[in-house]
Amino acid sequence: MTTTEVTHTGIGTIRSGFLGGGFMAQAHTRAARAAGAVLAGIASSSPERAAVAAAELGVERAGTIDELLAGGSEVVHVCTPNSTHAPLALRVIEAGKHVICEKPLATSLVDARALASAAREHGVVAAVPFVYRYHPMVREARARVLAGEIGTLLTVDCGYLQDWMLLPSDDDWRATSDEGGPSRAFADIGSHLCDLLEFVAGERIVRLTARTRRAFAERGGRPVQNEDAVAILVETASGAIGTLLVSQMAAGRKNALTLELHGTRESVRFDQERPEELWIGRREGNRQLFRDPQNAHPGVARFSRLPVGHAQGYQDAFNGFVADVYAAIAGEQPDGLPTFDDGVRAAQLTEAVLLAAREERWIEVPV
Ligand code: SOE
Repeated sequence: MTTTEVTHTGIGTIRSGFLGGGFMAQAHTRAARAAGAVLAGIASSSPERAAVAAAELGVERAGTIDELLAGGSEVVHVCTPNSTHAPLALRVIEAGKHVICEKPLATSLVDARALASAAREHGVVAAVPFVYRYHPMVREARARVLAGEIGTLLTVDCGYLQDWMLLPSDDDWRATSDEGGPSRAFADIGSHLCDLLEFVAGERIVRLTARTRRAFAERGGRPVQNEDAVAILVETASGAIGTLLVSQMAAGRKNALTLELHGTRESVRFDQERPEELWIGRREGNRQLFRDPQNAHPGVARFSRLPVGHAQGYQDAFNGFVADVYAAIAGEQPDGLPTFDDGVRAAQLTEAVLLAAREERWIEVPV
């Protein structure tokens, strides 16, 4: 039984810094540790919160943003509220450091583009955690689609459903446009779904129309300023048509990202809550494939971090992503690394979705 570890070799032990101490910082710090990094420093919204986060996450030093940027970290992970991503990521880049910035990269397309240009100018590795790309069975699906095994793409049926905002008492900074930005459900999780769809299909959405829904005017006494759910109708470059349902108010659904592509020969279906499986649909004889690095498409083994039978999940995908970013910092060119250009793409789609919903019309999305 073989497993392939993605190890970061080229630049010695990497020193990583973190901005923000919430849920996403947990995933980032675990992944950085798994990749062999020194968790050098962390800054948060206050010195007290930074100290608590440092203790909880096992980071060496708590400090201010200025101290973190002046310190010896080669890479900084930005895990703060959405509206702070762009200004903080820019400061990281201008400090000459590599950067991993949570999505949405920015709350406007203009800002996202400016960040991608700044990263290019400063020659730093700049990545966005579209981590679902790092499930082995997603790579398997992509390899099959790109090899033409499913035939010509006809339709897609996708969804990303959660329920953590179901009740009016469910409140979060993401629900205010000041901190969250003009879009919540789409920018937070719809962006993952579109990234994965385009990554697996190997082609882009070229037209879309959408309806958004905001269920409550207020949450926790604050006005809600962005959408709880969005239904999107898409057309891809090759003419495939499809539907995407994105909601953070789907009772019982926790992190249900599903991607189903129908070709002229076969269908493939990936379900993030059953990430070790891939459904292959055929008119005669459906198959359920299970992760198996020895039999799968070449390239899938690289993401198989545990022996078959030892189930991998969300954190393993996150670990794979961070390991690849660190490999890129070491000079490698990992296949499928989601960069700031992919963050720009998500911002482009977000603006198209909001415009389509506002003006009740089809929007052509530049590719
Ligand atoms: C909350 O909706 C959230 O944590 C997202 O912000 C992440 O991107 C997603 O991976 C899981 O759900």
